[in-house]
Amino acid sequence: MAKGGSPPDGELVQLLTPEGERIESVTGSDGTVYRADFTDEEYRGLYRDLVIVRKLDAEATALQRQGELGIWASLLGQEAAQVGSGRALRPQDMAFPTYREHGVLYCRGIDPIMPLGLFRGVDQGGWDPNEFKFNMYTIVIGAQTLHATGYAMGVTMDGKTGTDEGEAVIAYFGDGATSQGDVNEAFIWAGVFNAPLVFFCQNNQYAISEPLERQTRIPLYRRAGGFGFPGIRVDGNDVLASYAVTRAALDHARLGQGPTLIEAYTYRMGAHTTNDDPTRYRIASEVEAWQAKDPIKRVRAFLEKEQIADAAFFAEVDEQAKRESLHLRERVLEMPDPSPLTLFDNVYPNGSPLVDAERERFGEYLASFEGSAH
Ligand SMILES: Cc1ncc(C[n+]2csc(CCOP(=O)(O)OP(=O)(O)O)c2C)c(N)n1
Ligand SMILES: [Mg+2]
Repeated sequence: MAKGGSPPDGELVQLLTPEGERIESVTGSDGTVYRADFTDEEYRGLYRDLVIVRKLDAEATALQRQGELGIWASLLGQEAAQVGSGRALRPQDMAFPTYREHGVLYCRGIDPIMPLGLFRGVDQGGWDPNEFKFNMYTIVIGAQTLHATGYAMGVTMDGKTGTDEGEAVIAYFGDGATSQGDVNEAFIWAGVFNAPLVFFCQNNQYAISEPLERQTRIPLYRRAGGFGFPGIRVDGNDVLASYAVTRAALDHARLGQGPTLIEAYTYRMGAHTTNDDPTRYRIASEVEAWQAKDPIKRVRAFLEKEQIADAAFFAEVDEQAKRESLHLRERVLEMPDPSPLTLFDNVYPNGSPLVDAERERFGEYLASFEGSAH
């Protein structure tokens, strides 16, 4: 194990190198000490999570290619940022995702079939945000950062911060989202009202085809300084550092000490979505360079080197991942198409005369077809 140290300004907090060497601790510029001391069982658990979320993601991509999903936004390459931050959440913490947080969703204990209904176009996602403390996927870039800020301000008003048992909120967004007005407004409100909020930016280097250099002239984590709260950059391909940094920022928030911006420095290994062809705007050597930083390979190297896991364990994890992805596929194929009239459900909690009239008119239209069941 390497000795600890302090990262010079601009460097990443890293606790596990791409070669699988664990770093004892890293001290941030404000004196916060980041370390990840897991039991062998917990290290194996993190590896299991990473492998399973990657496999489920690959299955979803394949399902889209076979016409079973309308679109899919892959998390390939971002597993460590998502599993690390997702496992750092305590049960009482609330998360606000984008459309790519399948790994965080998995860590929150939501059945991975749930988002597939959304991407198949047969429902709105299906999980109860309050039950799982994980809001619905948000496609409008950056909008969820404002929702999270309002929610976090409410947590403070309810008196649920200030102790170890307090609540914290996390908002996920991408590098491109930092150019949105919504995100900058969220930074201002969260900063001014000292909201118990962690802004978790997965800098995967691209906003569809736009590279990071078109979003910012300074490292993203430094933006926080201008809004009056701390910012930190973590190696987003390192599950241990992603965990440690998120855990510290969440605890800072739950104690009532305000927001933090985390920039998880990572790379989108696949396409933006299945509608995109990244070979049109980035070169193969760039992708290859990031392959060497793969988030799963380094955990495996660490587990092998430290003899925390053996060949039988790795085979069993692969087997479980295969089983879960097959189960996912079977259930997607069985998802029923909804009745067209359900389109009008859940628009308002207590109904609306206008929507009711539209439903009736559409029902009559459907019934006008010969042999219609409607
Ligand atoms: C308000 C808004 N503008 C534009 C879009 C179209 N759009 C979808 S994804 C995306 C890029 C987002 O990039 P980033 O924030 O880096 O997240 P990533 O997809 O890389 O995870 C854009 C512009 C949108 N969904 N919402
Ligand atoms: Mg991006």
